[in-house]
This record gives sequence, C-alpha cells and structure tokens, in this order.
Amino acid sequence: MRRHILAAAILVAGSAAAGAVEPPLFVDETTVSGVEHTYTGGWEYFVGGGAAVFDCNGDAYPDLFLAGGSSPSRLLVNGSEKGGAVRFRPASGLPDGLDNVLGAYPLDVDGDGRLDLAVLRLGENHVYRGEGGCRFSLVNDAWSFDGGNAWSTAFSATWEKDRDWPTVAVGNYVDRDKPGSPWGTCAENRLYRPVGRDNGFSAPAALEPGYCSLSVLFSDWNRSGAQALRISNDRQYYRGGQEQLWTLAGGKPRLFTKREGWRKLKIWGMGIASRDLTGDGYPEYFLTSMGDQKLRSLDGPPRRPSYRDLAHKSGVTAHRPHTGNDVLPSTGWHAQFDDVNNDGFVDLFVAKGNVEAMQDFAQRDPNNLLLGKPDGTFREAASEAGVDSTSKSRGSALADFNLDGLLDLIVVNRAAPAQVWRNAGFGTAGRLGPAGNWVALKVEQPGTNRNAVGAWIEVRVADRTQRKEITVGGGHAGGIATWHHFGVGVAERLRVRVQWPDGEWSPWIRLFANQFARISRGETEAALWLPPSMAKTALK
Ligand SMILES: [Ca+2]
Ligand SMILES: [Ca+2]
Ligand SMILES: [Ca+2]
Ligand SMILES: [Ca+2]
Repeated sequence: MRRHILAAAILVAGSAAAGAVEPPLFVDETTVSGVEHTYTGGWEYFVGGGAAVFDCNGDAYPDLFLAGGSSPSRLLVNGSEKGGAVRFRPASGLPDGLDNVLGAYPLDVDGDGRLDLAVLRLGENHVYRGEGGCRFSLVNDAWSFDGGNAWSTAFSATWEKDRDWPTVAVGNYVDRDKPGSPWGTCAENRLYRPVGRDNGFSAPAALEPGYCSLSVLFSDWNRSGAQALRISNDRQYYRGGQEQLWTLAGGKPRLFTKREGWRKLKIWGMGIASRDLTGDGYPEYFLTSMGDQKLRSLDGPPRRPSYRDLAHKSGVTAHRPHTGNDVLPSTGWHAQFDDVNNDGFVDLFVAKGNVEAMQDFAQRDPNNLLLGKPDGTFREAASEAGVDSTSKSRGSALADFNLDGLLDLIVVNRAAPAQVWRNAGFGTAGRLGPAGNWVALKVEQPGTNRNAVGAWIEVRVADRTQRKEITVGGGHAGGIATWHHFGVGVAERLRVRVQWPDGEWSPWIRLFANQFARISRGETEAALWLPPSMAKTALK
C-alpha cells in the first residue's frame, strides 16, 4: 500500500516517473536494540565517532564496536535472530573504560581467521588481536606497533605484493603541540610496513606533508594490481594543502604530481566511499565535505590519476538539508555505497551533522539516503525511508544485522544517542515486505590476507555486472568487515567471480539468489551458509 502511495506521489510531482525507485522502510529499533551509546567530548571529538562492524565470535552475525570519545567506547555482541528485531548486548572483551577513542577498523592482521581491531585514539593508538568469543588482547608490543601520540582520525590497510602482513596507514589531524595550532599545524600521517611473518611492524615512515586527514583509503584506482592511498583532508586547518594520492610502487611512498595528471582539489574532506558506479571497472570515489559533496571519476584512460567531478550530474551533491527549514549548507561525514532496496543499483547513505555550532552551516542537518537509479543518477529518499535524523551524525554503517538479506543501519551521533534501524523492505513496522533479491558473500583465500583485501568481486545478472573492491579503510572513523551484500532485483540466479589480490581470476560460480555463500580460492563452487534459525527450518 505504502509503496503505491509513494509511487503515486512521485508521479504527481512529475519527477523521474520512468526511473522511479522506491526506498525500503527503516524501522527505528534503537530502544529494543540495546544500543545505548553517545559519542562525547570537547573540540578534539568534534570529529570521529566511528562504528566498526565485524563478527567477533564466529557466528556470522555482525557485532559492533562504537567509539565513545571522552566516554567509554562500547563493544556490543549481536543477539539478533534471523529476520527478527535488531538486538545487541554489551560485551566485556575489551579493556574496561577504553577511552579517548575516535574510531576503529576491523581487519585480520595476522591471518589467523579472526578479525583484529585497530583503534584510533587521541594519544596512543591501539591494535587488539581477536582471540575469539569477542575477547581481545592489546598487541602493540607483541606486534611492534608504535601507537604514537597523535590525534588519529583515519585508517587504512593493504597487502603489498608478497607480504604476509598488511601495510597500514594512519591518518592524523591537527598537531596541537605546534606553535600557532590549530591553523596550519597538521600532523604528518604514518605508514607502517610489516617486517615479515609473525615479526610485526617496522617503525612507521612519515607521509609528509600531512594536511589534517579525516579519511584514508587504499584502493586500486587504475587496476594495476597494487592499491594506492587516497587521503581526504580538511581544508579548515591546512595551509596550501589539497587532497592526496600516494603510490607505494617503487618502495618509497610518493605523491602523484600535477605533471602525472593529479588535479588539485580543496575540500573539507571528512569521509571516503568507493564503488564502480559507471561500470567501466574502475572505482568512483565519493568524498564528504561541507557544502557540496564530491564524486570523483577518472577523466580519461587510467594511465593518469586525473579525476573529474560527477556529483552534480549524478545528483549526489547533497549540499544542503533535503528536508526541514534550515537552508544553510550541509556537513557530511561517513558515507557508504550499498544496495538498501536490493534492486541491483547501489544506494548511498551519508551521515550529516554540524561540526558543533558553526553558524554558516545547517544546525538541523538530516542524513541522506540517496537511491541509485538505473540511469546512474540518485534520488533522495531519507525522509520516506525514515532515516532523516537531524542529530549531529558522524560514523555509521549499513550492514545486515539480523541476516534477513536487507541492510540495516546504525548511526553514531555526537552528543546524542546512537540510532539503530531495521530494514523492513517494502513492508511495514510489523511486517517484512519483499524487496528485491540479494546475495551475501564471504570471500576467503588460504594463507595470509585471508579476507582477500584488494580483491574484486563481480556479480553478474544477464549482461550487467556489479563490481566491488574489497578494502579496509575510508568512511569516517569506522570500517565494516562482514558479508559483501549485493542486490540483484528480480533475478533468481546470478554468477559471481573474484579477481584475487594477485590478479588471478576465479571461475564464474553460479548461485541462486537470497543466499549466504562463501567463496574460497581454489574452489569451483560456493559453500552455502544458513543462519541457525534458517538451518532449523530447512531441516524440518
Ligand atoms: Ca557475531
Ligand atoms: Ca587475527
Ligand atoms: Ca538500490
Ligand atoms: Ca536486515
């Protein structure tokens, strides 16, 4: 019923009737979810507030770590049942009172099959080894990880060729100890290379100049087989700065230059989301900022890192509140591409919120949910979907918390409670409604880099292919390492293949839609997985 009313409203409004796409209904389940959390603190915590989403107890349901700023951070274990309400319960597997945290990123550093957690702090950063059962141990010493003493706001990791362990980048913000701080006193960023198997990391190298980064992402922009480091920087504090792209090819990190095709871009860079939106096999990069958000796309062949902006053409500038009376420019933070209505076209969630009380920017700044349309443009639907919250949002994550094939949502807010929504598809609060079909994939390879960071997943339906690069990093202060979700619309069958990080392709693997499947390197078929309650049903 609701969808028909919405469709009619769109027709009456005369906007994009032919390409109308419908939002799912997100049901606010903050209260029942058990997530009681607020990101707090003074100036140093105007940024940060990340959410890490990953399975820490091996049951395949995604668990949560939420940055708390000056408040304790929180580890929450998923207690949802398949298709039921989203529920979490506090866990005690991290040191009590872990404070001064801005964000966190999950990744399996040591390749033992358990996700570890890199925690960004005001002061020493921490790396925790996942021990199973959502227990963690601090391994800065054991892994020779120099946590530094900076104001760390960004993280990414890549596996360089022939390395067992990841190369890690930590982005830092203002250096508060320099004279004249904060203006023009950005701290350097740091690159950690692994020494070798079980030997941890070498002393970090400086990535200079640093321009007050708030998001960093290793991504293979030109499909060379090696990921380069994109850094999004906050022009509020740097002098003479710009966005950056570092290459590690050749050993010593260096910046791409104007002569090589890099084009200067100055923004209030807060977050990075990437996906191949144009279908050419190369990723686009969505960069959140104040005012216009940016969508960077290769301008010409991938020989040169020259980018042009598609945000306006694609309808994703999201430069001012889409609802309410506040007409001042918006402030964007975490962003994520994923398909919330399972129609086969990725959508884009953007967390929005004033830095604190900046007068020239919107005070009531609703989050965006931009639905991808078949013609490559997006349309705003956060209000229809019920996620247009006007709290000062920072980190967030779309993930299927109750494993029903629909992506749910958590948003961390500054000085206001975090919010949790369950995606009810085209249904109502009380009744799940069918949306499009979907597939959720786990991608694994033997040995180190088990989760195949740097691989590309291709999902093909008829003659259309969706592509996703497996990355660690980006967003705003939080990372997601869980099922790779693809909507496939009305298709009941699909084909999947993976280009592994060393360039080798898997065969095409056939799958029926609406399944959880693990793709392991060397196998010619996927291993299907059922959530426990589904497994019980299937056995009856
Ligand atoms: Ca779990
Ligand atoms: Ca591990
Ligand atoms: Ca979609
Ligand atoms: Ca769900």
